[in-house]
Amino acid sequence: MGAVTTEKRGNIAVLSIDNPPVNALGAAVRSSLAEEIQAALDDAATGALVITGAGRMFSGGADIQEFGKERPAGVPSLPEVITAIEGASKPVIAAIHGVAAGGGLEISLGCHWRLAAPGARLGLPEVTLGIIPGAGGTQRLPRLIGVEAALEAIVAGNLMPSEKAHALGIVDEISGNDLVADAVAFAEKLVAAGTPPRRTGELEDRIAEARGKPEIFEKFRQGMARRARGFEAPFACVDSIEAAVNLPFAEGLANEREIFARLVASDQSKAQRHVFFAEREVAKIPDVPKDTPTQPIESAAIIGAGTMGGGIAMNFANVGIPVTVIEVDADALEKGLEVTRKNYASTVAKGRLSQDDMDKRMGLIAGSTDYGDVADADIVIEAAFEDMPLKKEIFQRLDQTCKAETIITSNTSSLDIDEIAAATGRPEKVMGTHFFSPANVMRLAENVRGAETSKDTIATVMDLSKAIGKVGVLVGICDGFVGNRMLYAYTRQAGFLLEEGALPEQVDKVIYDFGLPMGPYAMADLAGIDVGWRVRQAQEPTRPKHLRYSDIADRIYEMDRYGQKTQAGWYRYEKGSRAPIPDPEIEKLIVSVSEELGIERRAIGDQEILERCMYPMINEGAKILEEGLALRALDIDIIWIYGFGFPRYRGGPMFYADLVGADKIYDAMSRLYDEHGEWLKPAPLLEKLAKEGKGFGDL
Ligand code: 3H9
Repeated sequence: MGAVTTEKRGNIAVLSIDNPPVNALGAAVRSSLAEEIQAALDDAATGALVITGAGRMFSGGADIQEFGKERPAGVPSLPEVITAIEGASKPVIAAIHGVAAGGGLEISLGCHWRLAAPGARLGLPEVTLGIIPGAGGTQRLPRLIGVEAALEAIVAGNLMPSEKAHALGIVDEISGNDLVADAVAFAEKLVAAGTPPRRTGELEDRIAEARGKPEIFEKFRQGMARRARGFEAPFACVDSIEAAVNLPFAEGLANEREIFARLVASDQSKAQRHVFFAEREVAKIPDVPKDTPTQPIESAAIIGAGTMGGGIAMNFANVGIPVTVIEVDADALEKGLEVTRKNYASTVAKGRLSQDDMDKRMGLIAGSTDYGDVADADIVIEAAFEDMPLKKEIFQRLDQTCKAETIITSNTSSLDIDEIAAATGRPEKVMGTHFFSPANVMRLAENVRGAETSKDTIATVMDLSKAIGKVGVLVGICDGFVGNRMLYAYTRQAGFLLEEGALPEQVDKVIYDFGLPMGPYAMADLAGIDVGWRVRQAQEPTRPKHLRYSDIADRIYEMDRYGQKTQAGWYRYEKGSRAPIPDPEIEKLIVSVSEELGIERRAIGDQEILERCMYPMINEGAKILEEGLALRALDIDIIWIYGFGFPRYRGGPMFYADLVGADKIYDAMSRLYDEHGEWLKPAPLLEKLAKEGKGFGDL
């Protein structure tokens, strides 16, 4: 049996794409689809065709695994198959359920009419893979829904519900009941009426509206310039849609194909594809198989109503899980709940949440000062101060109060989970859940595995991360875990760069231009210089004394400049503004520190700044892998993308390292180590990869 099967229903041929799990349009599917279409067209007893998907969905699009590989001889490309569908002499109707994404939607756009099941999701997410739709999507979609709606849909790359697709004009009818039966009935009517095929490529009205109006595209490019900076695919989508308006259909298709071919071979697309698979791979823990039993989590409790605790509580309320927040006294509790309320209210004010939904969510968050109220919670997350004796006391109390099944986790960003777990009689039910600030926004949760954490607990917490909209990454215990440990390596070098001649705004600009949302100094001002100071104080007892760090940040702390919250930190800030303004006082301080250290300040180039920030961080990542604290290099990449906004189009620090080349990074680290010593010793794993000509992706 081929990957596409045909069933005759009266005079209608129903073709089903059958390639689980997502009906990806690999070589076998394309060959089979082309053959079945031809057979139906050749069959005099067939009046019209319906194309649908077997199983869960219509189609998830082109087979991403095939990108970059040679097309087998004799197999048609997807654009060829779609051209054959569009050119068919008999009406072809797409019957869409589940998902029609990318090439899947493009097949349906090549069909002459589209029916969709209620709640199906449709879209062209190619941009998220660093490419543009390459099988006519940028040419046909604007012909159906107009240029502006097509720009929005293709550049954002989101899937939209079939109801919206219907309102826009992508879908002709929403099926009432049985999708395929409805599509067959629709087709029968066309045949009975002798209606000729309506070919999308021949529709002109909607694109004619935008012809001779380059300002539409210019405005769109400007609107996305900041958000999409450095990332080629969104701009290429706009170019290709503009060509749809200005070129004849066939030329527009050829132009789209050319752009697609260029982008699919680019490093940016390789990086985006790496992230696509990495996002799915992080959920897979080699020694915790998929069928590991999990516990239902139907209620939660958070210890601490501070910024972190409140943000974590919102994640539960957002998905309908009741959550109790515990504070030491009524005042602290009310203050915390008020912050949560304000958070929601600001989302309501922006029109992204209804008042009704806000009320429902707030209704799911209960406050209490009594530990007795968490006794029945399925999970308790401790989000108190970073203080080991305090955490131990809390865990002991929770252990005594909570039912035997309750999982207890800590949101600590650096403390030893095993030591905390030892304070309880249930270490198998204890682990870390390290959320990133702001916890209701940032998608990352580093789930920290303790020596005695059971597999069931790990499986439950990993599933829970997903259920509350987070990307959970399993890590091991070390100072700062994975994300912050690498962050320290990077910010430390950023400090030395200042001592040697750079200024904060120069370092920040290099990092921003590289694609992170902000550089280390703007970030320190946002997070709070006092917060960084506390972390350094906590690390001080274990810091090997020969490893110095720049103390400029500490001096800024001593000047009571805590960052944005005091309108002064590494930068100064106008009242009510978050825009950093370089401050001569800080420059004076930095120059004086260089003098004190006897360092003759020099001009430092942008490339050196980038290497000194990125390579030590990658080097630390290599050590983390050696120590087994991250499962795979891709886990580190996901941590940096979701926790720190590392640009997806660079694939995360370890994927980026492979693009640069382990040998190049090793050479640079060795040179830096010779020149600067201290923190820059190359990791043995980096050396090994460099010598073997391999990358982190080969591990
Ligand atoms: C394209 O179409 C280009 C064209 O314009 C031009 C061509 C010339 N290929 O996500 P799930 C795997 S580009 C290969 O857990 P869900 C996935 O890795 C494509 N594999 O399911 C996973 O594997 P594993 C444009 C794919 O139900 C398994 O299938 N399309 C593909 O939660 C299950 O996936 C897209 O960008 C694929 N296209 O979500 C859509 N898709 O089990 C990409 C999935 O080994 N796909 N796999 O980990 C998705 O967004 C989601 O998979 C989808 C289903 C929404 C479809």
